[in-house]
Amino acid sequence: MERSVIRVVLLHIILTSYGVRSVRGSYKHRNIQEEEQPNQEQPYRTGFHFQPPKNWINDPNGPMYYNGVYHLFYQYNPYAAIWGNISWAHSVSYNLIDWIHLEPAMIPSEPYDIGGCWSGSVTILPPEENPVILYTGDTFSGQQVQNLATPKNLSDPFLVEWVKSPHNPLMVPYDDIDPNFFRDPTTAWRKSDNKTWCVIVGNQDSDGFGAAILYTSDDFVSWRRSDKPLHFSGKTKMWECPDFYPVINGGKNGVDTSVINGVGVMHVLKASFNDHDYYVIGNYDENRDGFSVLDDVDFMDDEVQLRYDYGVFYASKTFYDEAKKRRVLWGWVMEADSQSDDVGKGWSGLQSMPRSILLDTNGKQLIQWPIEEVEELRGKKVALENKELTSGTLFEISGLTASQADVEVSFRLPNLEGVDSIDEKSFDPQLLCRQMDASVKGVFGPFGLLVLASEDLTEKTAVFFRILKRNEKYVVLMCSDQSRSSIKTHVKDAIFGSFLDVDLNQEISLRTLIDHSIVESFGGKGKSCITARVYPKLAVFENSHVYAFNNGTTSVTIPRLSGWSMKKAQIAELDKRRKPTFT
Ligand code: DQQ
Repeated sequence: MERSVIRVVLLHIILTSYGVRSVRGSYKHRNIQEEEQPNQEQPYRTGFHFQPPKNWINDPNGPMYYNGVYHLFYQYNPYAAIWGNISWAHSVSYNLIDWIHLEPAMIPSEPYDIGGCWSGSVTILPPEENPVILYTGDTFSGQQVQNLATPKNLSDPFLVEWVKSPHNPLMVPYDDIDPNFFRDPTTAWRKSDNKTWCVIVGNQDSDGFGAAILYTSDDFVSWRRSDKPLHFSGKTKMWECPDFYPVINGGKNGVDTSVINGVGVMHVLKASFNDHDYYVIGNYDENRDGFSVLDDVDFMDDEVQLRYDYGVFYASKTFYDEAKKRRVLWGWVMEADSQSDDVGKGWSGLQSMPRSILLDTNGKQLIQWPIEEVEELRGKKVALENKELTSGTLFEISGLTASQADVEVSFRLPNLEGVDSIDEKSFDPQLLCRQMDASVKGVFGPFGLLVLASEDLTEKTAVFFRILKRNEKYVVLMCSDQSRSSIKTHVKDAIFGSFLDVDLNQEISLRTLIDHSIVESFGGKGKSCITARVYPKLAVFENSHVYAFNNGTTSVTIPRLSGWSMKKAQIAELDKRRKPTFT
């Protein structure tokens, strides 16, 4: 029997002996919630968000679904909780929730990547459907180049070992390409001729503008640079980790990256800059190798700046999940404490909850929602209906493990009379949330949730809405206020905000995933997302509470609230002796 097969059989036996039922396609976790004591030394490690046992992580790389297994690679320092020695760590899953951590797929080893194996993507190549990695190498001389790697053994179900191509590097910076600004190749797409592969690479051009350089190839080894970028923006600098993929206007499913034409097909271009992931929606023309934005709304145009997330979320990547016909988004959620705190706790960085992503019915923005599999972790439920929140109300949603929970709530407003007005030039939601934090009383709002809160409310993170009027039009502001989240640690960027494009005749919904040091919030059924990192000192484990509140002068009603205590995800590791061990 091959070593890899023995390994899988062994893993299956051990998982089963621990009470884990491993079912192809639905990997059931052992219910360890009750039997586990909280690790008091590590109050900020998560229960159901992805993180490796220790050390530094950043960007998600090359997520894919291949032969019944989900793979996530990610930027990783095998030796420390700070950035460096960047390798491609590798974990596999049957459900995107429970993970088996493997050995790194690639470490810096060759002149073309000795400075680090930086971000990249996977493409699954027909006709045999073989996965290949395109990634950036930081070379011996500090230049950025693009490289190829392939699985060593396609019959290994986990594809543990990867081989770097003898043809590397495949794309090198020349002429006007600055070798410091040439990185992060996307998943490739194939033109309708069924022959030409296309990929974009992030760049800052010689004018100092962010751009996506387009390359084409017939064999995935020799790449030609197109004479113009796929797109660029005179209002941004370097584009890191670009992503480019189709969405269907009115569609309920995602589509493969190589779907180019067809009814309702539009394209999303995402670029990471200024610490955020911005996207634009438009049309891709494969004949002229061009992309044009819809309604002239381009990156950093004044009033509309579409972001995947208005909090901590960067260098994200999507992949098409053939098994569930959906497009799934992962993003790096970095720490908001100090580097010495990270070194002290021995780790830094999380991945967001994977989110399924669709085009909104208005065709103008994306909708994101936690993948449905996370609901398998929902345990004890609390619920209430038709609760009126009069001015100044604060009530506890008791009966939950409040440091590890999933809460869905909706709010209904009475007639909107006397709404607070804001200046007609107020288009910066983050600034508005800072000027009017959770303590500032308005007419309609703030109302929402206080999470990771101590009983005496010295510590609390407020996720809330406020209704305002600008130019005689109502606007909904969604804020996440971390400014009082900890008596100990100063968190960076303590207040985030977004406008929420919802119909005020309908309910305003909020879903918040609370997981010890991460608060991931979805407003208006996924129209705006805000992720925050917090480090409470008092509101940890069983001393954590969740409250609903209304600090506005007008009553609002909660038609429905459901909250669930969340179980832990099941995590296994294959150690150096290739034995799986549970953490
Ligand atoms: N992280 C990688 C780069 C990428 C950056 C290096 C974005 O490839 O541009 O770790 O966070």
